[in-house]
Amino acid sequence: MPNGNNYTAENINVLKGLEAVRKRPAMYIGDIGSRGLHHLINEVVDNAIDEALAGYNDRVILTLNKDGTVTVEDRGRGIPVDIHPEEKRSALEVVMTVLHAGGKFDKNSYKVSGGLHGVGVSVVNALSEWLKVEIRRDGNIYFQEYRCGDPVADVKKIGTYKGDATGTKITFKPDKEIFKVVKFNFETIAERMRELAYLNKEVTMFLKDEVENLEETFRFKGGIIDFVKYLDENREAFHKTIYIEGEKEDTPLEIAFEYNSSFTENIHTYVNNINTIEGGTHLVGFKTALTRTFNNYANKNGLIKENSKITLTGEDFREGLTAVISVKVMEPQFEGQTKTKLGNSEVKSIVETIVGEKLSEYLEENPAVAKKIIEKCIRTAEAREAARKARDLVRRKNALDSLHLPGKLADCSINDPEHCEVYIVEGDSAGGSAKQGRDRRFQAILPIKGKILNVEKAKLNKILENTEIQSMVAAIGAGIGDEFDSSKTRYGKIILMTDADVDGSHIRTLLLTFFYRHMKDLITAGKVYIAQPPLYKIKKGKEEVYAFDDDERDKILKRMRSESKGKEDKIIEPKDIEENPELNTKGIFISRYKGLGEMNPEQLWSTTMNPETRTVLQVNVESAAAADKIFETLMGDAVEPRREFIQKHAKYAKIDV
Ligand code: 0RA
Repeated sequence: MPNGNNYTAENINVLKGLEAVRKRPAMYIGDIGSRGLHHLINEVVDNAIDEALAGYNDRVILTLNKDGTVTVEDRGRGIPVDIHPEEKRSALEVVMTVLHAGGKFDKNSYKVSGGLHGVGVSVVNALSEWLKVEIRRDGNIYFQEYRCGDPVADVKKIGTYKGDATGTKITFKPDKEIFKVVKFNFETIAERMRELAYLNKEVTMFLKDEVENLEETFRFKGGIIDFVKYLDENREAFHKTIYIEGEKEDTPLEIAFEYNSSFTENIHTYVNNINTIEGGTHLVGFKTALTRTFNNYANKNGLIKENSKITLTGEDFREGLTAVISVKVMEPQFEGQTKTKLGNSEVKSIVETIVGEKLSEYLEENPAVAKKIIEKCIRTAEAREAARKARDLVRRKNALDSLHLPGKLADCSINDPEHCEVYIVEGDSAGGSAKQGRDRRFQAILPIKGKILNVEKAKLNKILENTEIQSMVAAIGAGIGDEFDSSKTRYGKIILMTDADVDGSHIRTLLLTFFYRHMKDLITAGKVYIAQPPLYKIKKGKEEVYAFDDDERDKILKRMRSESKGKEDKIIEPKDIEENPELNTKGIFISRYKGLGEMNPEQLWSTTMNPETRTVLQVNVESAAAADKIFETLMGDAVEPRREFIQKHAKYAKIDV
């Protein structure tokens, strides 16, 4: 931990005002939907966690208040309130009203807010109808209030406190003029708080929802060891979780890992509490050390039989591995498509050295565990060899090769991946409509039949034998698994189009599981999308409009009713109109689309495929750990947790990963 630094107000760099934030909010928080809204909370919580990283905070209390506001309270040092020499106003006001002011001093610390989310609390302030802050510092309680980012009055001393209870309490009301939705989601917030509590074992996170009367406390004394156990809750580990801790060149490192009986590799990496979904130098360092250390130990102890032709590769040491890596870096450099890849090259050798030393020690001291793990890896290597043969066999048939595109793929005519997209469509009839309705210049259609194989339960050789999977691999053209090379992808967007019913949602989950496990780069690069077909068509006289959810349907109905003064509306099936065309001329008609197949090509184009008018949901992995957990729960072996999950989430029709 860095030393407590003596902060003075002049260390704050002044950049620019907040109008820019209100003018273009998405530039600062990603979007103005639910995701951006939750970014506001993350920003304040991250600041509180920065205080914990600096060694000054052990508690965060987050409350969703009845009036739709949020309060975040911590026991950090409290934002300084002394007068800033250049700005001639309090440091608090500068931190709250100047972009990036909060993160620009005190470089000698590990910062979440200096990194990825790093927009600063001033952005939260700018995007709030009002914000109130209460500071406990130097024995006094200070207060200031803002409207749309502007201070209502100067910082005021409103009282005193006894003891060392310093801290910051921020309450804000997201501006409904800015956000499309202002409703917070308990689960989304709980997920981030749980993750932070695992990563910072000294911090207790309280979450309270006064609206829904929900409450959760996250406190994990075992830290990332508990995290790994939680991730493997539905899997069977066959040894005690291994824990490695060390520090080099001001870079502290913690790793916890265990092997289970699944086939998946599950490594979650964090830098300063940020989930580095795209990996980076810390991950490379870990993998290198893991392979080398285990191989050395196996050779030294004669665990690989002399006459065996097996060589153990890195992959073999990662099948069935669940690991959490948490590293703290003073000046992290983030790279990659979504800026979640650690670039600092020195971190690779730091991690490699620490893991090399500590893991060798561990194996020497725990020979029984070492033997078990290596025997497991040998079995994996043997299976891998069998899978390789299977893959070669399939490849010889050219089934995975994009030179031999699958027969049912209707490809696009231009040949520029960046501008081309492929719709993966459930069912032949919807596939047919999509083929006729598309813009064939840049839209390709790949119909798939029914439920694809559940990849969570199958080994790679079985997966490769599946014809639906073969045709997806060939159409996308970038290989699969460890050989996947996203630069070869033939389309810039992979759009999943399934029916809006239970089966459709199951198929979508199967597809997402497949992409997440075997073409993960497509997902982390944000190339996978979910099409949003309308749920209703509403007709009144000659007017015909579509509604994508119940709220939208009700809004449209309300407007139409007010125009036609309360005529009865009926729910009728599209086929009723076909059979009985005069129905068309009376009242307001709502028809519910049960499947994509009920739309004709023109309707499918105008509602779901036309880039000018459609909505597609980008699949984001906000937290890889949460995504892994969802897929394992929905698709894995254990039945009971799946039932619980589905019951708990039954009212939400869609799954966010
Ligand atoms: C500026 C400087 C210091 C701390 C903070 C801001 C700070 C911000 C937030 C936001 C939520 N909770 C917070 N806690 C602290 C450093 C203070 C020092 O050096 O004494």
